[in-house]
Amino acid sequence: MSFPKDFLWGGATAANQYEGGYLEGGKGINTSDTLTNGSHTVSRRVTWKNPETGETGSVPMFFMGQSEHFLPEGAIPAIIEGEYYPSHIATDFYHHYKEDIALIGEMGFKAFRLSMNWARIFPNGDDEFPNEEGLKFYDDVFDECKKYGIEPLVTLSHYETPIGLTIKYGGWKDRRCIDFFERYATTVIKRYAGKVKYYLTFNEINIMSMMPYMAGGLIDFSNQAKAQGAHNQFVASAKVVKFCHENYPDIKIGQMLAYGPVYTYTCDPADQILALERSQETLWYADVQTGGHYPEYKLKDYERKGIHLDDCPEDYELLEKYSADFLSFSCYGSSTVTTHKDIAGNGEGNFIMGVKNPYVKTNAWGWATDPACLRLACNTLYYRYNKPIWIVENGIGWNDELEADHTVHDDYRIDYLRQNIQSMDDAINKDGVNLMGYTMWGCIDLVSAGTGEMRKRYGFVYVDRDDEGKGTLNRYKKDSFYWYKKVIATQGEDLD
Ligand code: BGP
Repeated sequence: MSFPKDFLWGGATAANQYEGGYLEGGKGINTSDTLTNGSHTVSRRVTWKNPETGETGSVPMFFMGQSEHFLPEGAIPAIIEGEYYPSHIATDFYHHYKEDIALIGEMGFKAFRLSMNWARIFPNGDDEFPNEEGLKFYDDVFDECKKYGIEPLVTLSHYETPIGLTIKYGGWKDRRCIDFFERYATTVIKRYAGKVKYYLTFNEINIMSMMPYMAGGLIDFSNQAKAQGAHNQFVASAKVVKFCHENYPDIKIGQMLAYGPVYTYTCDPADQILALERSQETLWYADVQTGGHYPEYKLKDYERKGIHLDDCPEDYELLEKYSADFLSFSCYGSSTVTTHKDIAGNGEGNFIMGVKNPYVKTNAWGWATDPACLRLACNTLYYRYNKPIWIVENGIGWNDELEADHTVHDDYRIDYLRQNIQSMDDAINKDGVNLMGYTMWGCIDLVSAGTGEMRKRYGFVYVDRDDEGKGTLNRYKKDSFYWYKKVIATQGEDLD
């Protein structure tokens, strides 16, 4: 085992699941603030109101409706009294950042991925001037990181868009969002120059296809709107890269992709074709943002669907010239697909997981915990673009038990991480992949994005908070805390 000396070991979080501080310090409302909690079997909901009639209601977040309209006619996403919204307090990084950064500092983190809450900086999204109190909060956070020699990795938009942009412009399907995002991104890049070296523009940009409200603040779920939303985000991203290349050449801007290898359930050629098509549904996003151009297979798909982008020739020049500096991705496991539904039965887990693979284990939420996926993912993504890659999310959700003496014995997590780190080691040392770092997801317990639960925990640190929003918010070290500390201290050599 030997990881490069400058390998960025660490952990990852996102404001909408971790930060809390809802409406504090001049923060505006984000789309993610309108999400209720849910569970493994009951979908989270987005709440809405109709400003004309005063009517209120909600729709499942995993909207797979027949109609292209996510909300009823005339409705806008809104906060409704009496509903529970886990993001509003989450695990309260807003008031615990010093304690949390001290904990990750104690583990020896080299990098800490966090997202900035866009509406904390531009409360309505289209404001002319930023909110100074919001900027100040992140100044304090980054100063704290510096004390422990931790490099922040900042996601500019992690599943959140200021709600004003959704209500006024329909979210990212409107090209004006490119300018609003550019203003936001350049404001923070200038402000934190010298403090922040690594940014990701959009978390899991490819989730636009499946959950466009989360990924792009869209309430129009038509294929046309999703395609335009993605295009506008690509252009916005390229503009941020251009800004940095011209003004701050040391700052690196990465793409962030949700990626998992796709396996075939049988050796039927029809299954291989299905796996190819499933992979293309993800990879085209990286072909554009990291590779620099739309692949022909995607243009053909748009042609077949009658999609016409609102674009201009300069867009394509920008995409080509200012593609992402590196490619980061989340990878939790693999998915398995087949055309033979009768033999494979139905998949567990969520909608992107496909059918159950008898060769890999799953956790209580049905997620396949397949360590080989990291080596496969690293090879596919590195050799497709030849740019540095970074695993910015990986981990295992578990309903951890806090013992009476405040310990948590999460040997299942240690076991999962051990195998995944071995897989990364193979990618680096056997395959020659240029892997910049590894930030395990949810290093301090936080709210699950998919289910809104607290019980689906990922962290090295347990946070006392439950699914009803009760608990002291006290932090307790799990067994994996001490294990990961040792892993970092030995550069991945001691995984026992
Ligand atoms: C990714 C998201 C994260 C995170 C993670 C785990 O898709 O980028 O925000 O939440 O998945 O998913 P979950 O929270 O649903 O277990």
